[in-house]
Amino acid sequence: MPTAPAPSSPSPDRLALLAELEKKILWLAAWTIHNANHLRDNAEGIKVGGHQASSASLATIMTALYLDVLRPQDRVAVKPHASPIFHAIQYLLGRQTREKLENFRAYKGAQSYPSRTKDIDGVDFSTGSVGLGVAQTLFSSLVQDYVRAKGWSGEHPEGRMIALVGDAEMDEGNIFEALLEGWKHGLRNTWWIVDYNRQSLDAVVREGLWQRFEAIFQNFGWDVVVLKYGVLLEAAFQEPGGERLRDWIDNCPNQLYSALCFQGGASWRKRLLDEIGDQGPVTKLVESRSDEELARLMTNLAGHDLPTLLDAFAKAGTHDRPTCFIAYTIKGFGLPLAGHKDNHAGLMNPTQMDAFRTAMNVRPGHEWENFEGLSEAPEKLQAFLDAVPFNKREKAAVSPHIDVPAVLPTPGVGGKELSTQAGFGQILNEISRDDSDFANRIVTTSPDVTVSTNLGPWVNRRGLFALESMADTFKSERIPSTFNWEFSPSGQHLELGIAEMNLFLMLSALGLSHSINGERLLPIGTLYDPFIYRGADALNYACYQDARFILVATPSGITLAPEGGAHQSIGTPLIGMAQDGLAAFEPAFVDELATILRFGFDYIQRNGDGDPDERTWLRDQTGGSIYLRLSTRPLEQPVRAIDEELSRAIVDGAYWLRKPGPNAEVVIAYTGAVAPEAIEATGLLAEDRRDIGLLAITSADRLNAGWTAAGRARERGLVHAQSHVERLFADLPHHCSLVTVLDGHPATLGWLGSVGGHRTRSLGVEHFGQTGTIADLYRHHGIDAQAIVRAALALAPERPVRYLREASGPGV
Ligand SMILES: Cc1ncc(C[n+]2csc(CCOP(=O)(O)OP(=O)(O)O)c2C)c(N)n1
Ligand SMILES: [Mg+2]
Repeated sequence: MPTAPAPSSPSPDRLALLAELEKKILWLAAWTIHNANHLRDNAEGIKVGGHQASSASLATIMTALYLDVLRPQDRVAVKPHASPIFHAIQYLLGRQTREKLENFRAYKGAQSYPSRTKDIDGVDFSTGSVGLGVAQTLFSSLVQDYVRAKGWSGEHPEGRMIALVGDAEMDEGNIFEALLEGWKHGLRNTWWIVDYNRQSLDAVVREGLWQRFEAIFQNFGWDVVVLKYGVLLEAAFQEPGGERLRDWIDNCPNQLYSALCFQGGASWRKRLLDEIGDQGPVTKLVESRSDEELARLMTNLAGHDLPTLLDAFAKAGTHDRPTCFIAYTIKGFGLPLAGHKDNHAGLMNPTQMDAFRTAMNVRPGHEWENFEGLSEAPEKLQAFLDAVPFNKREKAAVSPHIDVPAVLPTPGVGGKELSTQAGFGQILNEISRDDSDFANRIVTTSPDVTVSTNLGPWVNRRGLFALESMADTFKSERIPSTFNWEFSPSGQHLELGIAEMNLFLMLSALGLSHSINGERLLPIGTLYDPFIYRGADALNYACYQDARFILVATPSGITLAPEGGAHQSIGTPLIGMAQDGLAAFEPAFVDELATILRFGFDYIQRNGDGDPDERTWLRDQTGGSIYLRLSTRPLEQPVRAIDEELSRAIVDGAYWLRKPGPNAEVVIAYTGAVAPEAIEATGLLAEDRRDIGLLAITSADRLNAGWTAAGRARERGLVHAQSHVERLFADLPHHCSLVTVLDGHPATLGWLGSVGGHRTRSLGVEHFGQTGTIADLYRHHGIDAQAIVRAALALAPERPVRYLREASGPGV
């Protein structure tokens, strides 16, 4: 634990170098934005979108952190709009290129918001959707503890997880959800530094917000450090009349303070003299300073005061308690935009920029030079940068691949009635018996639905994780219970409260452990499928960061019938298809599930590059995360051996359950729990239609992605490119029609007709909330066997079908 004694205050020489470099960082960030002349102009011809002001408010704090406080093992989530400051610092440290900065916000340039995957300068956590990066640091700290508790960290020193948080960002509810989870799990080593500039995007924030923050954080067991005044102001408060000045500032409304910051020294003077001028000590305090000195004094908030910040960070560095710093800052500090309530996306105009350049002593044509305009000797500055502790950080070693068994067994499943959800529980139960590295690296997590998503048997064997052991009182009191709820550092299940955002942020943190902790985990998270919507932004964020995990969503669709209408999910298959970085599967049978899971454990570890696979046109070597949409509906399980070819087809996304003959008139293509209806309809149709085919689709997502990619490849000249679904449909006669069906939105499979130009009718669920039995609901939504037959008949009406009954109502 980083419990070193507080280092003594930095020497004046060191402070002077840091102050010089802070100036340079502010300049480089402003210049990067200004220079990016592709930024759009607003109606008045003024460039917007640069966020010079928003980034400037963190310039001092980030200088203190990156050039002094941080150690290589520390990790930081930087507020989105502080990206230019981040990139400027990395540029000074030799970790960012001029070319990328010249292309800031442009094609392949440095990103507007720090990005793990798109930036080259070592972003620890992507940010952009405010609130998520903040909470991610908390979960990363919990994951660090998890990894250490397992004894996997070796000599790797413990890092601190740090978030630079906008004050308006604190409105995001997911931050508070995370706080509660942190409290439950004994959070350590986490710093959140609130950039208290009292401005949001639109305006100035409410008065006294800091007191609410302070109370909240203290409630959750955090240390709170309010950093309000810098050394100049503190010294002035000691002068005669200083107390009155302090009272005035303490009571100054945020709006007025911001406005005066914007207006500058003369306005400060007039306002102060009007309000507290006494022809005595206060007046003297004010009048003894020039306009410039007065402005400097009045804006000397702690968030812009290196000695105050360094001192506070050094003190907090002596313990591992989570700490919230509320640092008073000024949005746009050091720039002519400072304090203006409209400055959020503001950009200095050319005249302002010229004045700023002059003030910074930067000659035209020398804007990108590291030490241009600074008064300290370049060799001294360079030597300082070379010795920055953070800059000793090396690229994380690639964590070794964890071998996955060739097959995940599903003993005794064939011929039984079983749901995919129950099958999932059985597969994990089988794995849990195994004392392999593979089994030991799996970590499960669930937002209070562990038992109801069938993780119970796994948890019984592997236990819950906590830093401190906690017995299951029911067990010690010998009260019979199905589940063993024991916590210990060796446990492999992280139980979360209900908040689904936390599940996705936890998966994001677990799924980046190989990069952040250098130790790979195989994370599995379970939740009810409809609640993917609740966490969809965090899911998107996790994928954007390239976190690797397996998401098991169950129950799903209307098939959860007895659970009631409120929990039905209709659109999640479309989320599965559309979400970048997530391969979505919806198996119908447990042997398919085992095949997909096996693939999934390997897939989440891949990190390759190169051309797409010529069989599927998928880029499987790059890897990604996995989404399994499962069901509680017991289905009769096929008795079959999954050979290599079938296994490959299941992973590729589809296989013929009944191969169509050469004169096929109808093909039924289904996904997931409606398999029995599709099979029954095939049987009914087969009586009166020739060569009918039945296509089992295990992944609409992968089929679709491969098809799109193959099309693109052909358009680029690779005329023989053919995807898996194109190969499956290659021999279908043109007159063959297609009926698609799933328990989800029909658009999921609606595109299949375009693959080979076959007339298609797509069945699925478009309306929400009706309750009933599965049979009731399938009939109601038109995804039962009769509806499938009717759809087929409508497409190929030449001859009647004997087994078709009258439709029993208008449906929905
Ligand atoms: C989830 C989300 N909603 C909205 C936005 C748009 N947005 C970006 S920054 C911002 C306000 C930021 O205010 P604050 O956190 O105080 O940072 P400051 O600009 O003051 O530095 C908003 C609303 C966003 N990025 N993410
Ligand atoms: Mg703000």
